Amino acid sequence: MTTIVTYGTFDLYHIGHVRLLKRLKQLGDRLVVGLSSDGFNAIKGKNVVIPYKDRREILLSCRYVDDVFEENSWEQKRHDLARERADIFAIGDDWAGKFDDLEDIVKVIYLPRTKDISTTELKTVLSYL
Ligand code: C2G
Repeated sequence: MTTIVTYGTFDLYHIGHVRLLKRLKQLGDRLVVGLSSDGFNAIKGKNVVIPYKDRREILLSCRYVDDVFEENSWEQKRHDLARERADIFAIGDDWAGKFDDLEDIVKVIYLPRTKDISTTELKTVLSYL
């Protein structure tokens, strides 16, 4: 059983998120997502549109996602990876290199982002409607 752990906000759920989750699941058997809490997003400098409980329900409805836990800090990853018995930490390549320090406990993989779609771009489009 190969377990993959990833993290993110997944606000305004879109095709870039779906494609990433699909590719993450193809890396193993069990995909667990550390979902950024509303409070942690404030720390990340993100103004989320969709509240955590709804973002969690949306992710759990995705066929590729097996479980979701709350991400409240930058520092919790090692603890999470041990608790989930993760084999792989994987995330989009906008984070390339940022989590290489985890290589001593898991395989770290950065996957190419989907071009021309982002929550920020969606917010801009929505603001003109
Ligand atoms: N993503 C993607 N393609 C896009 C947009 C996002 O592949 N067009 C990926 C990102 O690379 C990330 C995941 O979807 O792996 C979630 O993106 P965000 O919600 O923006 O996550 P982020 O704010 O980067 O949170 O501790 C790590 C952070 O919590 C990551």
